[in-house]
Amino acid sequence: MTDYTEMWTSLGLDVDGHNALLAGLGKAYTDIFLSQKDRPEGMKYFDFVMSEVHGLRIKELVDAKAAGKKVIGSYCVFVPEELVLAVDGVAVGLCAGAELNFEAAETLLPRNTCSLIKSAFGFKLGKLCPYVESCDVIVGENTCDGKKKAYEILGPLVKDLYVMDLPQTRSEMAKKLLKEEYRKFIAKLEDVSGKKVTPASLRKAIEIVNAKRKAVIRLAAIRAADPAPISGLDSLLVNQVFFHDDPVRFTDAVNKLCDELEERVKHHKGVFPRGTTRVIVSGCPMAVPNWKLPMLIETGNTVIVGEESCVGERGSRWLTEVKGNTVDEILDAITDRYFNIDCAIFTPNPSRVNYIKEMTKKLHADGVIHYSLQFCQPYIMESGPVEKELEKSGIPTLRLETDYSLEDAGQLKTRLEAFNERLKKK
Ligand code: BJ8
Repeated sequence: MTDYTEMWTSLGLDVDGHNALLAGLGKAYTDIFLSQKDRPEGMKYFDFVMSEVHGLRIKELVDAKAAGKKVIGSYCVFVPEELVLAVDGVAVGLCAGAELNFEAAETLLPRNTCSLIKSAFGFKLGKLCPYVESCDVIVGENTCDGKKKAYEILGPLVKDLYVMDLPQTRSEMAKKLLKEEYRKFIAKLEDVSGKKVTPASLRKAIEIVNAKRKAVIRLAAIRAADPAPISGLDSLLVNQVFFHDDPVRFTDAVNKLCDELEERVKHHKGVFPRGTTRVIVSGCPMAVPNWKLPMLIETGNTVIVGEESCVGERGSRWLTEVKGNTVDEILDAITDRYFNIDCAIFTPNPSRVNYIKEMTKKLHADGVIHYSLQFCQPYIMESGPVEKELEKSGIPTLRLETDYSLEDAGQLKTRLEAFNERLKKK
């Protein structure tokens, strides 16, 4: 195994703390992922990516920087990857999914902050994330109140925090605001990279990002099969790697995986027996290594067949239309695409629940598990009306609130078992 100590040291990481993190991550990965039966061969690529997620991939970022490229990190799917690629930059997702260094995070943030935000601070304060430390610019977005205020606190801790405003309603004015914010973001990217966004660079970037989305859309569609050809855990992993990997290489690996899964479907081969209870998980995004809930669901004889989440279909189901001849016209197409994202920060937000219903139908799911992180107001507030609407449409729904700790694992397991019983009787 390559020794990356020098690279991590030069990035300013706390090498001992980071080694402990990697050891924990490796063990969790072995226990949760490698112990699954009949995994597709194509998952080997993702196992490799995960084994090198703080190694080879970071080396690639360091090399890209040495070659003059800029690394742009973000915490939200509203930050267009197309714009980063159009200045020949590298886009990386920074959301964090581990309960690490929360004590330090709580010296800056209220205790009742969601785990996603606390984790980002825990990683930063503990100098544990080589992605954060590799970034030339970190983009914050004004979405939920927690993130908005957290970025004010994060600003002085990082090299260059760029905050983007976002609309929260669906009006023409709101769309104009989004486009204006994207225009300002282009100016920022041009400034840091010294490169100009052109119609040609935008078109090429759209092509790359659309191809990546098409690959995960293909994967999502294959999961309609019974028996399920791939576990929800492995599919979630693919959707998590979406935010870290080189986009072209990732697209290729997902398409190869899909070729294999389509063969499996032809031969009725699955990772769970035919007729296993099927659920959709909907709600807050799950960042690496937040695998607790899917693990509990799938070790309880239920298979996850779709994620209505930003690490899942909400993040990838829309393509950017390739239209327009000028930067301004192409930016209209990009804005149109992103304005569809039905995050719970929008009000009202009917398309989200409508899409959960659509997913349930097309993926032949028996029920929906609504997942909110504790203290996440947008998704917790929306979960009540979502549950009501789904139940009214005959879709059994279980609402769960949890965090990154394992303390509630037993309690969650009991509730999942009871829900599974309900679905079996349907
Ligand atoms: S588009 S879901 S990635 S904002 S869990 S930090 S909402 S309190 S992550 Fe998100 Fe963009 Fe929306 Fe998607 Fe706040 Fe909730 Fe915490 Fe959250």
